[in-house]
Amino acid sequence: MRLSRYFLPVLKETPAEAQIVSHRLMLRAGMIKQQAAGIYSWLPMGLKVLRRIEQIVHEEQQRAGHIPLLMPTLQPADLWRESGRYDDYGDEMLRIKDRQGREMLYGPTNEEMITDIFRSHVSSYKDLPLTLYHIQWKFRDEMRPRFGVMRGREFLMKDGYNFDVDKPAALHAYNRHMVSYLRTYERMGLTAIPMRADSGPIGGDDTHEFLVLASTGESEVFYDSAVTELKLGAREVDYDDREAVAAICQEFTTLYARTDETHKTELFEEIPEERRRVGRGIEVGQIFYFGTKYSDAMGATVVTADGARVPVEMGSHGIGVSRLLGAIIEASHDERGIIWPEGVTPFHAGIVNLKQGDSATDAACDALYAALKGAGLDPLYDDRDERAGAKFATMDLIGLPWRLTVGPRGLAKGVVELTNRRSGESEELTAEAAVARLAQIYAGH
Ligand code: 5CA
Repeated sequence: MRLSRYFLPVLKETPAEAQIVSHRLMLRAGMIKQQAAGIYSWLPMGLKVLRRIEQIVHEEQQRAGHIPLLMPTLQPADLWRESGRYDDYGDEMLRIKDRQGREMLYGPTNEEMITDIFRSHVSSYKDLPLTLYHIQWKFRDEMRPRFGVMRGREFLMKDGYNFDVDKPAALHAYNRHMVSYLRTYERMGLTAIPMRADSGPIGGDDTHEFLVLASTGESEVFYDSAVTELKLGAREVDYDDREAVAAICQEFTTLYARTDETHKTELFEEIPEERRRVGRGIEVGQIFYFGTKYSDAMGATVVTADGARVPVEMGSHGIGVSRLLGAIIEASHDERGIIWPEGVTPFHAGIVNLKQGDSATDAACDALYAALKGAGLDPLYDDRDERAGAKFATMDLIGLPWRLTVGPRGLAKGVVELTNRRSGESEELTAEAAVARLAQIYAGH
């Protein structure tokens, strides 16, 4: 993309209404625009990052064997009367009447609707295990929408639902989600720690939240510092191997890590003192095992191998897709702007032309731009007629991990400059070598 033809409405001033750095930077970098409290338009660069995050979520869910579908945002109230949650959900639910006077709602989550789909089409253990998920907008009329996309009223969530014949199978689904989530967050450059949590309005006994440590997080967290060292890395996971998946969950949930809802001082004090940490975290996902809560209420049953009819075992599993943009920026920025991890960056590299209008420099930039595209990369070329300082400031603000600077002095030596946004380190190399280097860096993402 050429910046002169793009729509990147960066703001010079820091917006006064934004209290935390991710919200300020998303507004300044022209990624979102607020339309009402907790409701945002996603401007082109914000949308690009959102799509990259969605893509990673899809890949990791499908790697774990989970199947995408798409349910609507609007739901009939009657489904929620069956589970009893229509009355329980309270003011957080946005209730709507259609022209026939039928009661509808904008879905805050989809347990009822997916259970309805299941009971309409599945009745045998032979069709299990089954996990269906979607990435869809949700609405929760939050009392205090704030911090930009972090606590919105309309927000994008991945929500997945497992259906299993018995509890051990359902707990395997729970574990599969935990491991797939660990990999999902790592690919986004995040350390998200699974912490034992409280189930709230979703219900059930077993639940973990995934928290990204950040001083601006809304949850208070208590943990053993050793938990932050754990990494899934590139290890191969066989998602059908119950023991192997359970062993990874064990590895990530044995050290103490809890939110204030489940914190126990006696257990916390068993951690060696030098490793005890109290901090704050951003909840970027939550998984639940709730057994037959919805299948009992809504009559979703399956016939087992020995001919018995039993309510299907279920759980639900959510990732805060739009919230993740805020969480990633909270975890990765400096005083000049955002620093995107390679896995989610809106563009792979920025090209800065130091002498726009100079035919040799323009030609070199055009060739570099074409070569990057030819290598399968997505560059952003700042071809505006601006001072170098202003171009650098824009690149730093929007946070592309790599910048290529092209100017007459370098070209005289046959080189361009490749700069890493995070370290600030630069090196001079030929355009061909720079393209090859970037292609290699992004091959793993
Ligand atoms: N049905 C279950 C799992 S599918 C569920 O709704 N879980 S949840 O309530 O924990 O939401 C899942 C994730 O959505 C949360 O972990 C959080 O990251 C994100 N989320 C929840 N509320 C908001 C909000 N108001 N704004 C942005 N993201 C939110």
